[in-house]
Amino acid sequence: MKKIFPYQQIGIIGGGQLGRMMCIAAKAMGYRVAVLDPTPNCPCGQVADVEITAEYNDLSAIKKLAEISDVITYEFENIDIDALSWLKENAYLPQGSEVLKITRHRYLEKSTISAMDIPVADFARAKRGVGTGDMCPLRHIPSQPDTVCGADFARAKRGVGTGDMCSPRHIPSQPDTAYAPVFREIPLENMTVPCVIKTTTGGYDGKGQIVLRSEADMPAARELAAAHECIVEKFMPFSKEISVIVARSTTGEVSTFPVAENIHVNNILHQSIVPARISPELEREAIECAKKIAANLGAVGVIGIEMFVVDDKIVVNELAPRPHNSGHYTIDACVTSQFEQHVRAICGLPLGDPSLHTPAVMVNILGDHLNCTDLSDLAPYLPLLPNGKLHLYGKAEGKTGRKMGHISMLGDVEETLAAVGATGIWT
Ligand code: AIR
Repeated sequence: MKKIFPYQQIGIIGGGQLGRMMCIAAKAMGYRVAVLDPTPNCPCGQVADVEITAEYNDLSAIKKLAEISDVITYEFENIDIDALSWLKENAYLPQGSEVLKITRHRYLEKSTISAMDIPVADFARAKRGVGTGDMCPLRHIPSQPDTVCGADFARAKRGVGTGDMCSPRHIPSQPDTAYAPVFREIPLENMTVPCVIKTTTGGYDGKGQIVLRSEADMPAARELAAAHECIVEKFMPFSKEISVIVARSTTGEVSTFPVAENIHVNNILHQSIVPARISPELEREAIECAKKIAANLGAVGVIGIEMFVVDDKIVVNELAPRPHNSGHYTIDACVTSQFEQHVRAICGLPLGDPSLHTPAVMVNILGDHLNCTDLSDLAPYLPLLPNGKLHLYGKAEGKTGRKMGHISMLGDVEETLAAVGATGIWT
C-alpha cells in the first residue's frame, strides 16, 4: 500500500474548519497542503501552502489539485459526482468513492448499517406524488407504534440523476460484502407520528429535516418531500446522544477515540462531554459498533458515527466519512487528535494513540454567540475559562448557526460545565 511521507503534498477538497484543522495537523507533521475551496482566503486557505479558489464542480481546478498533490482527501461529503469519478480514476484517493456514496445518501446509509445487524431507527422512503409531491393527510396508526413503514417493496436499479445504485438484494446474509438497498416506500398518510422526514442527500445541522408530531407539521413535510427525495424515520426517544470517531488506515488498522456525549441545541452540536456519562457496557457496545462499521465498510480515514442511546441500547443515527465536530475535543484532550489520525490513516502511517489524557468539555461558538471575526467580544470571557483551549476558524462572516470556533475545556467535567454556564456566553 502506498505511503505518503512528510514533505509530500496532501490535497484537501473543501477549506472550512475541518480542512483547516486537518491542515494544521498535517503541517505540524511536516506535510505540505493544498486546498480547493470556492471562497478566497477560506479557513483552510489561511494555513495551507497552496490555495486553489474554484467551485467544487470545476473539473479543471480538481485536475490542478490532483496534479500538485500526492494524495487527495476531502473534508465534507457533497463532492461533485463527476469530480469524484475523475479522481477515482486519475488520482490517489485512498478513501475511494464507495463510502462517500453510501454516507451521502441517507437511505443507502441506513440500509448499509442495518445490513451489518446494527440497529438504526426504522425507516422508509417517503413516497412522492408524481411531479408535485401530491400527498395525503397524516394518520395516526396506534396499532403499529413501532414502525413507520407501509408495504415493503424492492426497487430495481435507479435512474440517472438520483444516485446510481445497485439492484435490490437482501443483504443481512452478506454483511461483509457489497451493500445494496432494498427500497421500502411509504406514503405520508401511513406514517406513524412522531417521525422525522429528512432529505436523503445534502442535509446537515438540522437543515433538510422536519419532525412530524401532528397534522400541523404536514404542510412543511409535504413541501420538503415535494422538492426533494426524502426518507421517513421513526423518531427515537433517546436518553442521550453519543458519538464515536473511528479511524481505519490504508493498511487496515482500526482505532477508536473515547465516546463523546453530545448535546445539541436547535439541531446543531452545542457541547461534547468526554468521557461520556454512560455505563462501561454501553461504552464498549458503542466502540465495538464503530469498529464493525469501519471494518465492514473497508473505510479509510476518519469516520464520525453519531448514535442514540435508547433503552440503554445503541441505535446508530448517521455516519460522516471525515473528521467530525464531536471529535474536536481530541485536539487538546487526547494523545493523538482526530485530524492527525486522519492524516496518518490516509498516508499509510501507523495510527497514533487515541487515549484521553484529560477529561474535556468542547463547546461550539456559533455566529449567534459571539462575533468571532473580532476577538473583542470573546476577550472578557477568557479569564473565566483558564483551562479553555480556544480555536477560531477564521471565517470572514458570522451568521446565526454558523460554526465560528470552539473551546475545549480540560479538567473535571462537572466543574467545567458549571463554569461554562456561569460565563453566560451560551445562554
Ligand atoms: N462541515 C462539513 N460538513 C459538515 C460540516 N460542519 C464543515 C466543513 C465545511 C464547513 O463546515 O469544514 O467546509 C462549512 O462551514 P460554513 O460555515 O462555511 O458553512
